[in-house]
Amino acid sequence: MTARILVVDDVELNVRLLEAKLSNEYFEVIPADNGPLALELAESELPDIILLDVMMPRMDGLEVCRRLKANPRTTDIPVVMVTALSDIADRLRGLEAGADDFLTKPVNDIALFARVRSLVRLKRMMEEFRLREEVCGRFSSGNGAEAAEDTSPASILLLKEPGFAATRIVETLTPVAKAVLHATSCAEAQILIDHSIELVIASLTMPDADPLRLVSQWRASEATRQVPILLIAGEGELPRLAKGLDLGATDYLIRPVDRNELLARTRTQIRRKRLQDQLRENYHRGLSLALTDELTGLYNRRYVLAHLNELLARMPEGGTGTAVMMFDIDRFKQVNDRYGHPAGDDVLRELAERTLRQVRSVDLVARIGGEEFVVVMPETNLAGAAVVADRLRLAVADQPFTFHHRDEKLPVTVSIGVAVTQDGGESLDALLKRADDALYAAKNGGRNRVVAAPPSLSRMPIAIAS
Ligand code: GH3
Ligand code: MG
Ligand code: MG
Repeated sequence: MTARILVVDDVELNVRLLEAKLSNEYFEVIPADNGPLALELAESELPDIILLDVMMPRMDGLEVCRRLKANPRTTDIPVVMVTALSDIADRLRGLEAGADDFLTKPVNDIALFARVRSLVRLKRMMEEFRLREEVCGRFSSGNGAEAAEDTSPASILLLKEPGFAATRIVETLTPVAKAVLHATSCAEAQILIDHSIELVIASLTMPDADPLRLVSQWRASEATRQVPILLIAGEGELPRLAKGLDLGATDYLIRPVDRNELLARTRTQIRRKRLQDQLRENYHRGLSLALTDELTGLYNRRYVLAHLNELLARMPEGGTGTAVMMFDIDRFKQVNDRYGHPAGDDVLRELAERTLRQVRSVDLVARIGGEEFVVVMPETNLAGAAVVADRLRLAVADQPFTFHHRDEKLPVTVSIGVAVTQDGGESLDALLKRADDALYAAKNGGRNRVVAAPPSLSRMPIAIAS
């Protein structure tokens, strides 16, 4: 994940320190040493995130934050306030000014990257969400189909030993929670978790078992894979915390838990979860017949072309590109010939479902022709897209397909071509042509394989898996 981060601090050394850490992880830093400059750059550069020092002469961070949030152009950019360790009052004022999160000075790496990644993901979700609503709105001529952001109270699962601290957390969450289920052991948490839970807040250590085991199990299981997990750790547990974040926990808090921080992080995680769910639901909501494919419920060719056009037009220079995966069922005509058209339709529907399970919710899946599909993957490089493509190829080839009206099982394979946008721009047609050529090469190479399209300068496709 790459992102552009505006770092604002009046002390040059602080800016340089953050810049060094962030660019090491391939984030791009835009520096600013005062509030007015930060406002100007936020508007002209539209960064993905703003790290904002509170204490600055002339215009302080709080005022900068208020102005950013009041400006419609910059209101969606997440703001992380950087405050001194002891300044709890600052945090409260930061929240009131509209900040999305905090970092305390001196900024440690785990905190920095956890927060930056979490907020960049939130922003990406929001962009994708808005974009899809816009493209839909254009087609459905404003029938009020666009959904407002859901800010209703959430169901939260708290995993923590019973005691004063747990009670205080439950109390603190009252304004944002419809219910807080309190599990006092890992075993209990395992029983209480289900798809209605929108956030898990979990202590990093529990007496009965290792909560990190749960984190990894929950990430592996279909029903809980999307649930955000906020870990609560002690100051001395940083290595285990880093492991938790690696395993897929979304963010963390350090004990003693600061109420405002808890609330801010809870809100961020729930917002992101809901946007993500809404994106996913759009697939099933039968947006409008003009945009979806009736047989599979996926987007149709018309929609995906409009969406891609919009994505390409908005793509910043030098970012990670957008990947396009194009795939086609191998020898599908034989399936129809042997088993009949309805059986073929079953295969198409099941293929659509398997594909949706292999991709992220920001990815867009469309059926663009009879047995031809496209997946659009924002912020994905060629290597990443090839990994997803091969995972999909295996998810199809490894498990025979079932027909709903018979007992028979049928092996199916797909051939896949992937291409990624290149710097300097390229037309939509050219991009799709490269993906299509790669798909053609996969067919010619023997089918059931993935071929990555080379950049348009050299013409030789490279086979990477079969
Ligand atoms: P290849 O490996 O080269 O892709 O071979 P193929 O047989 O899959 O390709 P071909 O283009 O020759 O045939 C595509 C077949 O897909 C023809 C048609 O019967 C079938 N098909 C297209 N749309 C549908 C559909 O909506 N339902 C069903 N059941 N079949 C479809
Ligand atoms: Mg300062
Ligand atoms: Mg085919």
